[in-house]
Amino acid sequence: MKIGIVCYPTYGGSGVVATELGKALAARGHLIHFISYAQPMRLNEYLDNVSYHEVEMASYPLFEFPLYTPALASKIVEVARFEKLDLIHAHYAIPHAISAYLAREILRSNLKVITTLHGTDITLVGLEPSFLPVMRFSIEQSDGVTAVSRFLREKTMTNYSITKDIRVIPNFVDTAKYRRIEQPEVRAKFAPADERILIHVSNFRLVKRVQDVIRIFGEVRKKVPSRLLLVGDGPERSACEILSREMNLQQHVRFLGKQLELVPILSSSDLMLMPSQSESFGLSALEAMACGVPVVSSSVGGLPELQVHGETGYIAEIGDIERMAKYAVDLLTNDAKRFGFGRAARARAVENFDAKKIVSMYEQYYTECLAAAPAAPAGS
Ligand code: GMT
Repeated sequence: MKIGIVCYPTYGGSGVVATELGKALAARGHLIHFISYAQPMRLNEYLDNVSYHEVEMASYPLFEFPLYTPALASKIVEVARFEKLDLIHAHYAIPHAISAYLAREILRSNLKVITTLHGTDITLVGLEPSFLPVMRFSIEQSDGVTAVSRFLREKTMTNYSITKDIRVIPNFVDTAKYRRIEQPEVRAKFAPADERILIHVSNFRLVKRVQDVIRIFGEVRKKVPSRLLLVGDGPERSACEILSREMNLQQHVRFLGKQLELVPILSSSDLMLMPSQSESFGLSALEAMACGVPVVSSSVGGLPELQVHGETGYIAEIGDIERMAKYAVDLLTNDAKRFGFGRAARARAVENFDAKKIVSMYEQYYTECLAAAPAAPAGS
């Protein structure tokens, strides 16, 4: 198949899923064309069957805001026409799904549009009155719609009154690459051998509640000699640095910034913290689980579909810092339990969320969408 993948290029789950999916499909012989405003972060090597097309943005004094939606639609038209694409797979609905819809209308060809809903496109931003009608329309007009969890599918159907069938295709991880590789020399860079290592990976947006991570760590450190690794960057970074200084934790908290090679860092870690306010799936937790790292998380969104309370980690209510710290201490002070949870986390990642299985689900869905009749025209 000739597939156009539209995504955000940034350090964030939807861009990671889109890029890893494209790479896996290319390895299976499909021709993949990434379309974005910058080279996706995980597309950092030459690969057979993969091309990248950058959306050019014209500026003009009259435009107070960048007009990305039509610029993206024009780029999709160009790429679809000249590369003879079979389908466009839009990751994160805003504004990718509506640009893809526009392109399909302009082309009037058999191009199919598949939209994958990832999270805040549905649960937060898309609900803004300035986006909602366009969101609903672009979802209804897509030839196929997938959601990364059952939670997100339900939310979409209720919040946007969507009647269209939405297929749940969960996020995935390459468990051959993401596995625990013990490297004592790497671990030694982060903590002395007698200290435990906690990790948090995110784009440091408010919904991730990174300040809770620091507060949980503050409680844990009262009982367990330990370090906290914070991977990623984003709007909450400065506030978190200030908080760790206020709590006098700065010597025990390492801000590692954006990291491409996560396996050595995850393999050095004993526990992941994910106390999010909102999380449709929790891809970083899955990557940690694949590396045998148990997770202490909040109970929101798709997290209970990902991890099993008391088996792969623990789940607590949003903001319940005390309970999350208690769970963390429980695991960090009991090696046998922690290793057992780590093994269960790895097993769950391999059995339910391995790339081979989930990429095949996307391939199958593409085949179904290509065989189906075109979406009914708007207003019919
Ligand atoms: O929806 C977002 O916040 C953006 C998106 C991203 O690009 O980081 O994250 C979402 O998509 C990921 C990949 O499907 C999921 O693993 C995250 O749970 C989800 N984030 C939220 O729901 C907050």
